[in-house]
Amino acid sequence: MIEILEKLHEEVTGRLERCGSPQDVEQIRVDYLGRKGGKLTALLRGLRELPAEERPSAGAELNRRRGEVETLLETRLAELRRQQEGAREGGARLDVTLPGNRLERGRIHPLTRVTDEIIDVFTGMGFEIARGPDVEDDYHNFEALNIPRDHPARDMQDTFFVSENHVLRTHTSPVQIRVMETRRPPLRIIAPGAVYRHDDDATHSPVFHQVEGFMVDRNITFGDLKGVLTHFLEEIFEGDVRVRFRPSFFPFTEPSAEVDIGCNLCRDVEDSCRVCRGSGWLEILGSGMIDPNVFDFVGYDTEVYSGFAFGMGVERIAMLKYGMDDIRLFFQNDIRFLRQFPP
Ligand code: 2U9
Repeated sequence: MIEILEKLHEEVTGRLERCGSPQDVEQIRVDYLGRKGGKLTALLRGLRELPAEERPSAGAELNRRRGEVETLLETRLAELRRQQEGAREGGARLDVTLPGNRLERGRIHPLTRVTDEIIDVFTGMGFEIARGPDVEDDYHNFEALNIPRDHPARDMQDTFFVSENHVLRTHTSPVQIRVMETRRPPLRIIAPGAVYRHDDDATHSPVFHQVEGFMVDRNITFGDLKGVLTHFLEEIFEGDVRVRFRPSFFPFTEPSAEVDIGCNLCRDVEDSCRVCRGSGWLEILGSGMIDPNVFDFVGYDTEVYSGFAFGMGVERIAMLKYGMDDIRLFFQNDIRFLRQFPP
């Protein structure tokens, strides 16, 4: 019995030295002192089998050894707990007095900001916002806008085809056709959104953004067009603006006009101006009186109704507003570029 107890004591000391965590110590306790299957517990139970005269001394020895093992286990457990604590303090100690990590605040993208500004000016004049699908059928993107198949104007728009009969919209004009198909005048509508053209350089992006719009009612004239668009430009460029209407051509408007604003950069040094190339004017909008052929497609009586329409590229307006010369900056998400715009 003495020898067996000596051997068990050695086993426990060896295992305690090698173990590395409080969980290991618990396992050793179970193996030796556990109520079921603990080796010392089993020996204590076996006392009953001993002759009556040997039982007191064997029992006393067994209890002494059990006490020793319990002390060994407790000592080692405390030691391991101290080590763990120390490791935590030396490593990632939590200091609740340190200032927290500042959260980087995002900002409104300059294109969203300019789109919102444009929308604000038009809604201030009673216009409603309309939206439509990015993938359009040929009828709404071209046909109903007086751009028949094989019309040279289809080339102007370098189209991305999705299928034989579907395209990524090349302008937001089809949104306005869809509004006219479902509603009757009087209407004042703007259609903001992404448009797609096969074009890619410093001033053209394959995805860009437009705000187009129209106004249709009885007795709408070119004078209304001039009034609305002049007010818009004065608001968006904060009053400091000269406006010029110049004859042009679009398949969906007749007559048509492009709208220029005076170049602010080169009031004095026109010839060397990088922005307007010496002309003194910057093209900013396209516009015109809606072609009667378009009204025929949507079933409006051209004897009763007339209207004007306009279109603008948001990137172009933002570039002029912020003095930029490369459209690609809008889409690179370079945080240094985006941070230059106020929050
Ligand atoms: C309907 C009828 C007519 C929209 C118009 C323009 C002139 C125009 C360009 C400006 C720069 C497109 O982004 S850009 O490349 N747009 O010049 N857009 S009139 O005319 C319409 C629209 C819808 C039913």
